Amino acid sequence: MDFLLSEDQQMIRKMVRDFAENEVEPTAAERDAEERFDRSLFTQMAELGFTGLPWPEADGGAGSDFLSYVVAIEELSRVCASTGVTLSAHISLASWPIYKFGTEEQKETYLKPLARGDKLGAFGLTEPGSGSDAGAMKTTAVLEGEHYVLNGAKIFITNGGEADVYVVFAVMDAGPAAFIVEKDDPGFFVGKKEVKMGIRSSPTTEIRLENCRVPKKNRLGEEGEGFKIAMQTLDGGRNGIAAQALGIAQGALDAATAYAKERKQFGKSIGGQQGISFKLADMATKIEASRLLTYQAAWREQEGLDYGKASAMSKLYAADTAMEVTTEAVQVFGGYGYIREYPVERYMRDAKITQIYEGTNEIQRLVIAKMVMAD
Ligand code: COS
Repeated sequence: MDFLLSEDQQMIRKMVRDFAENEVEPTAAERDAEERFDRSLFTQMAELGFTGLPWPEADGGAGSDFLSYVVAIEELSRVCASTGVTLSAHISLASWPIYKFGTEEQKETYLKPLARGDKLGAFGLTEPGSGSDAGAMKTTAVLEGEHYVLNGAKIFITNGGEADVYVVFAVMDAGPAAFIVEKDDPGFFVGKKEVKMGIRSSPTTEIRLENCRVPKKNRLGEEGEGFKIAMQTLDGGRNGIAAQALGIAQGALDAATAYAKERKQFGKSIGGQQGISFKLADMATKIEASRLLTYQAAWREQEGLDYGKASAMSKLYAADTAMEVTTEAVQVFGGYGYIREYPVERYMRDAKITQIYEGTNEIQRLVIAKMVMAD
């Protein structure tokens, strides 16, 4: 058993960290305040090969692996959780199902440009009436000649409005099916942009499908296979969110530790006082446990082992840890933690969503419990 990253994986960590610290962090607070998505950051990530990190070079990817991918999401989220989720949704939710279930033609047309970062991807499953109960979706698809006609609305779409390619789910007589929808397909509309508590420089919108005509060849997998495609996509997506939560928590710990070393009260640094140092110890320990769970789930996927339970566990634990660690980081900063001059209040706002999206933590417990009972 080897707990060390390979040389290649360490090199990718360094590349992403350099990019994150030099290009992403300087504008993170400003983009958060302005709720502004910066497409040029995605373009820069494309130039560095991050947008297709786990895919084979033949599919336009960097030929790396899932562990490198989660390390990249961790490093981006350590300075800006919005940039982390932009890449996570692009890779895990939009590109992965095409990589896994796409025909050669679909890979050529969609996976390659997504991997190269010429196009940005998104995923549409949730609807106003179906969140945790994903199987209750109401969006419909009907085959008419050479097109499927889709009708319905999807909400809470990460990268919504900015993305070029959307993997969308709709119900047919045979059950749900998955479709690759392009932003210019007739009948595809971007709806309201949400104003959010956190991850504010990641756009979240509604999308509407009004007699949206999708070419027959853009059905992903078989009719009736959509629910399984969605669930399998989320199995991996959840580990991307675990990595995002891990990065947020690490960023908050780094900030709290630096502050604790320099801040003096009662004549000595607060980091030298047990009330604060024990907090830092607990934060560091839980972050390390999150990292082990997250890296293990990525390794299992890479090795072709089952990883659904491992991903649900990593997402559950890392998200709860991120919420706890960021809350404690604000506490370490005291009054300064509550104001926007310091980054920890942003980390705390960003952490909350990791307990909610890609399956609430209650859903993760349900998934884990089912598998524990089945063992
Ligand atoms: N991989 C492959 N197949 C899966 C699966 C998975 N991870 N999870 C479920 N399935 C299959 C089941 O095997 C079952 O197949 P059969 O009908 O052939 O037996 C089918 O899907 C239905 O499974 P189940 O009965 O468990 O479905 P439920 O409707 O009870 O829902 C939960 C299961 C709650 C786990 C699911 O709806 C879910 O994950 N909800 C959260 C959705 C979510 O994460 N939303 C966030 C959107 S992205 S921001």
